[in-house]
Amino acid sequence: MKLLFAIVHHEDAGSLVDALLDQEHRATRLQSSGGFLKQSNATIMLAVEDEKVEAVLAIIRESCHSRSQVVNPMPPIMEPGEFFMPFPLEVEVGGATVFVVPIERFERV
Ligand code: 2BA
Repeated sequence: MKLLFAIVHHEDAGSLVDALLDQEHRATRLQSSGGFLKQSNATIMLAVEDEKVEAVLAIIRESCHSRSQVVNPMPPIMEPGEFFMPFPLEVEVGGATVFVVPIERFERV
């Protein structure tokens, strides 16, 4: 059995959870935020049988889309007379970042 953590855009999280539930996969949605952009995203956590991992990854691929986001860099600490021109930076935020880790033991009590 594997534990999947899928970090996804918050706009994709609802449809991803619905698609997982449609295929009878149990999932937990956690509110999270990216360390780099500091914007809210969602972490979907689900435990699945080994043979279902690829099917779950396919659902994640179908439900999650990559997007370009523009970041305004923080201005540095300036000395008097110095000048800072902030250039917005465009980053590609992936459809999903997925970690697949082994589960040693799983119980529902
Ligand atoms: P963020 O950390 O907010 O990163 C958003 C996007 O910014 C990233 O998209 C990447 O394109 C860019 N980015 C991140 N760190 C960067 C850096 N040091 N320099 C330049 N660009 C950078 P994704 O790679 O698709 O990641 C989307 C979200 O997935 C991340 O949001 C973070 O919440 C999570 N994530 C990605 N890689 C991770 C990892 N190795 N461990 C834990 N979480 C991760």
